[in-house]
Amino acid sequence: MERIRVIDSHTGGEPTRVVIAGGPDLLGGPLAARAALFRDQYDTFRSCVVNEPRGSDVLVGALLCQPENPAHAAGVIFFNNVGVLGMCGHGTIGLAVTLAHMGLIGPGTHTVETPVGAVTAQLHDAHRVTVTNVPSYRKHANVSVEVEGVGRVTGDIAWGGNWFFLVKDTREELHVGNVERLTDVTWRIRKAVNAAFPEPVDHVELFGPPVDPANHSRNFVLCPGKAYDRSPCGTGTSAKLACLFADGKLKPGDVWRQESITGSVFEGTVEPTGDGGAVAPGITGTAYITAEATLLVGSEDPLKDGIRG
Ligand code: PYC
Repeated sequence: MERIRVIDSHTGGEPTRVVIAGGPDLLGGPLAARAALFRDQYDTFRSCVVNEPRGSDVLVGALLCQPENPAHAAGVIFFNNVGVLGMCGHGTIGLAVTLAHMGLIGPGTHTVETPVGAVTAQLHDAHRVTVTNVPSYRKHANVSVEVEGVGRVTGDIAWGGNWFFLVKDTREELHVGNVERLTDVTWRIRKAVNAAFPEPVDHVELFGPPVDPANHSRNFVLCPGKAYDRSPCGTGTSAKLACLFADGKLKPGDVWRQESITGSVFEGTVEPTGDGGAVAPGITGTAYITAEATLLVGSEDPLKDGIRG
């Protein structure tokens, strides 16, 4: 019987499952190389941890690793129902709260290595964290594509630790009762954008007016495995902040309040990196521990590797 120890949390409704013991030994070296090894040789472990029957499509896994630099707090590889993610903002907030729950970090700023670069997590208290993400930037502005069954859609392609297509002026209603339609529309948009552009866009974001007037905008974010983000999406909000900065609509010192489809909120700030139009986004949110568990994986279980799409 294989045993995998995990700690589950949610950040603004979006779950994270941190693997704290029982994961594969990926040796040392840069997190990008370890993530490639994980992707190529341990896909059944990924699927076992996050897919049904032990997980669900919405769950994001976080394999806790030793950092390459011993001065850093941790290394992490994020993964979901279909593969490995570059970065994950809600997951980094969940990871920091998990490390605090384990007594491994206290309030202060901690560096976490990810496959796409080091980020910092500033732990304010047991739940509240500010992530300073990897440099984020807009690659293409006002890209227009014809989307089957939807019509012409215009948006920006931007990097926030993952690649995003950020749709301008959606007519769709952004509420949880409309998730089926939003998923269908954004999936079609993703297909059309990927047929037209070389950047492998993996997430699609729609924006609309906030429900709570204290916020600036509401979003719907489609993730690569067709699940939607219950949080405002840390990397998606980073991509949004980069676009707002590029348009002169957000400057250092301003706070952007991004509301998710479920009503949870991330606060975003920008700091120019001095490298082209890139910014270092700051994403603040809260996470709560939901479970400490041991996953049991018996060799006789026909679904021990999870249900893979
Ligand atoms: O918060 O960056 C994020 C994220 C990516 C996928 C799901 N959440």
